[in-house]
Amino acid sequence: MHPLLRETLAAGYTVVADVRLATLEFARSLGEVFTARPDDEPIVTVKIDGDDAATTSYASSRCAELSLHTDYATFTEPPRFTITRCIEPDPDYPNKGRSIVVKIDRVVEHLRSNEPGLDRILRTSPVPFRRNAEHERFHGEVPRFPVLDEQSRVRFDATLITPVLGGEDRPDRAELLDAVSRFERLCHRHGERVEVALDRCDVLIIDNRRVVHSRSECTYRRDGERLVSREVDLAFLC
Ligand SMILES: O=C(O)CCC(=O)C(=O)O
Ligand SMILES: [Fe+2]
Repeated sequence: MHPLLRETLAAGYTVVADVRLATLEFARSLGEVFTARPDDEPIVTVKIDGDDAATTSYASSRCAELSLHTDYATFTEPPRFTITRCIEPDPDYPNKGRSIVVKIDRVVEHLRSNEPGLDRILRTSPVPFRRNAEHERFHGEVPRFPVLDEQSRVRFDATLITPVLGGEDRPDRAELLDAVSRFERLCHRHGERVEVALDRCDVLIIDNRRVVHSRSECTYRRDGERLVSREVDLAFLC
């Protein structure tokens, strides 16, 4: 395994400054690049496109802080690592558009020691995951997984789980909705949180199975016709 990935597994995340390789070349230099489907583009470019939910459907392309999540949570085998390479920092760098990393080890410990009931639900109750507009491309059905697996690896995204779960007619619906929101609160309260302001060409590598992540609020400004805003490339490793 590449030393940077070993470091990422140990610490939850790694930052590498000033990576001059293109994102895909850099990702390939570390390990096996993940794609959602065999012929899909391996690099996802996320740019702040404005702040209108109707015209900018992908939440990551709008300004608001994202909610804590793991990537490709709807997949049976989500990528092990997420690589974020900064193409253009937020106009208000380093204050805005910061990457947020929350390592969940202490959350797992807290659950085990103090909240065995919630721990059991998170490990044994599969919850539905839906990937909004994209979902149809990847999955015929809404996949269901528990939030934590036997190795305490996490998959999480309340924005995918809650809308589907909330509409289901099942006796344990309230209990599961409560478990999802309590888990998110515990991540905020007990998770080891780090905020990283990525400058141009800086790279953040995270362990997508032991870390939940988000991105703080962004800004944008108009320069004539041009929208000046944060832009990152995302690559994923198996
Ligand atoms: O904009 C970023 O830095 C990350 C976005 C993200 O987490 C995502 O799109 O899944
Ligand atoms: Fe993400």
